[in-house]
Amino acid sequence: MTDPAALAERLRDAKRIVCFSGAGLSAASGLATFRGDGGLWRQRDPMTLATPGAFAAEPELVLEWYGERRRRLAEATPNAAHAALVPVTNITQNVDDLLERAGASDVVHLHGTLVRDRCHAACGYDEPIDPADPPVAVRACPQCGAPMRPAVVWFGEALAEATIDAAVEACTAADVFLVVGTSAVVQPAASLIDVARDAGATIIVVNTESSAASDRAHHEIIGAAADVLPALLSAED
Ligand code: BV8
Repeated sequence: MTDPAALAERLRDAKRIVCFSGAGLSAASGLATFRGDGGLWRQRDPMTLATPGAFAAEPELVLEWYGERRRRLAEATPNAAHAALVPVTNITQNVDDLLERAGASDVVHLHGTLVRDRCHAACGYDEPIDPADPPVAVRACPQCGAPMRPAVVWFGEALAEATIDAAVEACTAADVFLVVGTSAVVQPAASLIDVARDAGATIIVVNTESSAASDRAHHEIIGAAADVLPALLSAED
C-alpha cells in the first residue's frame, strides 16, 4: 500500500488530475453506499429499485425511495474529500450534489442527479428538485403527459452520449487518475479506468477495501476518502 504523503509530490507536479468517484466518496456525509452495509432500503436491494421495471411496477415505492434519499441529501453536508476534490476534474457515478455544494464546478455526473426530475418519455422536459421539499408523488410531465421521474440513469438505461464523450475526453487528458470510493463493478462507467490507464495516466485507487479497480491501480491507498484525499491533494491551489 502507498503512503499518501509520498504521492502528494507526484500530484503537485500533475498537469491534469481527474477523479472518478462512487458512493464511498459521500459515505462520510452519511449517504448510504449501494453495496455496503445499510445499503438495503425496506429490505429491498437498490439494484432492484433503480430500474425502469421497478418504476413501471411500483412507481409510488420507487418515488418514496428517492424522496427518502433526497431528504437524507438535504440533511447531508460535503465532507473533507469533496472539498479536496474542488480543484480537479470530477467524473462521478454519484447522483448527489455534494461536490457542487463543496464548490466544484467541473463535474460530470455519469448517472444523472437527484436534484432534478425529468420526463420518463425523454421529451426534453426536466426541472430542478429541492431535496428539502416534501417528496414528489406520481405525476405527469407538464409538456407531454408521460410520467415524471428522477433525472438519474437506471440500470438498463443508456448513459447520455454527451456525458460519455465528456468523460472519455477527460480520461484521455488526465496524467493522474484518482479512483475514489467505488466498487468499480458498474458498467460502462468502470471502463473509464481502462480508458485513462491506456492513455498513460497514473491510476491511484483510494478505497476502504480492495475493489475491482485494485488490479488496475499503479498505487492503491486503503483508507477513508475523507482522511486520505486532503493529504493527497493538500498542495492543490
Ligand atoms: C447501460 C443511478 C446499456 C441510480 C446508478 C457491460 C457494459 C454495459 C452495461 C453493462 C455491462 N455489464 C452489465 C451491464 C448492466 C449494468 C451494470 O453495470 N450492472 C452491474 C451491476 C453488473 N449497467 C447499466 O445498466 C448501465 N446502463 O449499460 O445501458 C444500454 C445501452 C443502450 C440502450 C439501453 C441500455 C447503467 C448503470 C447506471 C445505474 N445507475 N445510479 C441511483 O443512484 O438511484 S449506478 C449506482 O451504482 C450508483 O450510481 C453508484 O454510484 C454506482 C456504482 O456503485 P459504487 O458507486 O461503486 O458504489 P458501491 O456501493 O458499489 O461501492 C462503494 C465503494 O466505496 C466500495 O468499494 C466501498 O469499499 C467504498 N467505500 C465505502 N466507504 C468509503 C469507501 N471508500 C472510501 N472512503 C470511504 N469512506
